[in-house]
Amino acid sequence: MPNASAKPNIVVDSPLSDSLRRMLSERCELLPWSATEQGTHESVTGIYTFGHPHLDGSMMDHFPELKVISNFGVGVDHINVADAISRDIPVGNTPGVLDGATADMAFALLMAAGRKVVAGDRYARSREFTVYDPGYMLGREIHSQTLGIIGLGRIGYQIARRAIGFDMRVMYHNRHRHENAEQQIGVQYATFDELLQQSDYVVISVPLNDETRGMIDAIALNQMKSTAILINIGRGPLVDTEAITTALQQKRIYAAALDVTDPEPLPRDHPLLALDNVTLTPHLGSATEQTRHRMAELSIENLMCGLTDKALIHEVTP
Ligand code: 8YV
Repeated sequence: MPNASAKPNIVVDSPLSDSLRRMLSERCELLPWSATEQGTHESVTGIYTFGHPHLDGSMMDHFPELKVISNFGVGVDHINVADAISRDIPVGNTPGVLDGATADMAFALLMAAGRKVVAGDRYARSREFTVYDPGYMLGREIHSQTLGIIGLGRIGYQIARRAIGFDMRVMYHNRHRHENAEQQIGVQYATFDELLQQSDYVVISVPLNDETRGMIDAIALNQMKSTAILINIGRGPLVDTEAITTALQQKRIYAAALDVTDPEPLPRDHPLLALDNVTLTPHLGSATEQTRHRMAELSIENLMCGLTDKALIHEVTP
């Protein structure tokens, strides 16, 4: 006779943050990923993904009673959603709650790269800084420049709003036109090529899938202005690593700011890490205490809905 009051068993990847482990443990028994990769586990009814573990049908098939997969985060490129759908397992994610934080981070990177914030910090701390010189460390203007946003989804829209506040001209490229956004905040639709050719800053903010993988390759980079700055806030494989490394080495573009890389992290001896015209952050897009808490709450709500046979708050559609 099953114990009705027992907590459901779910599989989690590790390491979870302490607060998330506490929140999940109040509701579920947590089983480590590594302990469940072999054999069949009838007691497991949920999978919770935190740090982008690869999850496909072969893993799902270890759990014949699986009811739900819940992802901490909006991007689900590490999950084979088609495999889940073909097994009638809903996949939950956390759109909406991280838009503001991720757009803030895109703007932080844009400004850091344009105005040499990181190099300036290093110099201001160094022994070499002994006298102020109006001729050093000149960056690129931000206000009055053209920002091209590839992907005007929820996050892209928030980036556009910030850019308008900075008196930038904003172009966007997207699969579908957003006439509402065009009217409400004055963004202009552009083809992919027009956007690359005309932008002073290019921000890439699209999900990673077969259509978008490698979209910023050598051909795309060659279309950009030599004074342009590329910002990647989406996923590393949207940008061809070899192509961006060469473009920065040859100063084909002015700079890049990458919150994500391919692979992530890059090998510690990768040539990109030696360049001073790239600003790098370790996938911090949504990394604020407040946003991560909202992501935890929403992903746990999705999980609990699935475990109790209810519709998820946010279910990924193919
Ligand atoms: C998350 C992200 O923090 O939501 C996403 O798609 O890339 C991040 O902001 C991440 O998914 C959690 O590991």
